[in-house]
Amino acid sequence: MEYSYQFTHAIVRQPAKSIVKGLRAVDIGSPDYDQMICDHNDYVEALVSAGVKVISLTALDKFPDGQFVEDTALCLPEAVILMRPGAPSRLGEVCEIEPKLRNLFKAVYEIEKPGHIEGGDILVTGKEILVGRSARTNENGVSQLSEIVTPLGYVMREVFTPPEILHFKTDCSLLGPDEILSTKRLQNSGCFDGYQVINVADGEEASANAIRVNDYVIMPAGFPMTKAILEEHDYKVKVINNTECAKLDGGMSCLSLRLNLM
Ligand code: CIR
Repeated sequence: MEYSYQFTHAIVRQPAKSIVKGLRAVDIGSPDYDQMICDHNDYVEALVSAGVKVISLTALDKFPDGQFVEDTALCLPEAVILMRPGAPSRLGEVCEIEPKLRNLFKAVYEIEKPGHIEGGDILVTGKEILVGRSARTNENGVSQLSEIVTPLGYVMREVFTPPEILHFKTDCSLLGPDEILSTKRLQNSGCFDGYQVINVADGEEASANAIRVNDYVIMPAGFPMTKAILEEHDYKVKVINNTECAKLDGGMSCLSLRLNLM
């Protein structure tokens, strides 16, 4: 299933000035808005040069984490599933993006109360949809998702996000239909048995949240050993500064919804 990394469109949202109030597990300082805008612009440019049309939504001051659009939906080629974030301050982000998604997709499904899932816990590979239970994604949400995607012909598998990690994809990315970039700590949980796994370099765990978009892998800057490992495997790599989003536990995948609109 090449669609797992081949995309025609991406949706992003401009960072809001309220980003300084964004959620974070550990406070290592507030993000700098101007730097974040620069990084956002570079990220959009990288997506465009990877061949996707970028749909840019306006900043939402009411939702400090609103730029992390990935958590609001799962976009499959034939349908969109609206998520229900587990972070109470983020629940309202779904209504904000919903009209745009309803315009783009004929088939729209929703995760309903008491289910919670954030898109950051979902990895679509070439053969299955992996969903990591986490502090943000609960059992009811996972079973609702299974009831939605199984009749669409997908195989869904529940896995577990290690407790010290925000989202499943904080520590992994899809590189090819059956090739995964992962930290050793996540791989050691056994969730990628049967896949080719490339490990990020020791000490560069934060580089695991990358995105494969068409012919490119877009990854955060500052992780030269992992970049070299990917290049040794013949991946074309683009790097984007992520210092400001990292202060809010955000990375390359969270910043866009990648779509395959035929
Ligand atoms: C949050 O804690 O929800 C945001 N500060 C970061 C969300 C990152 N999203 C993602 O990894 N998919």
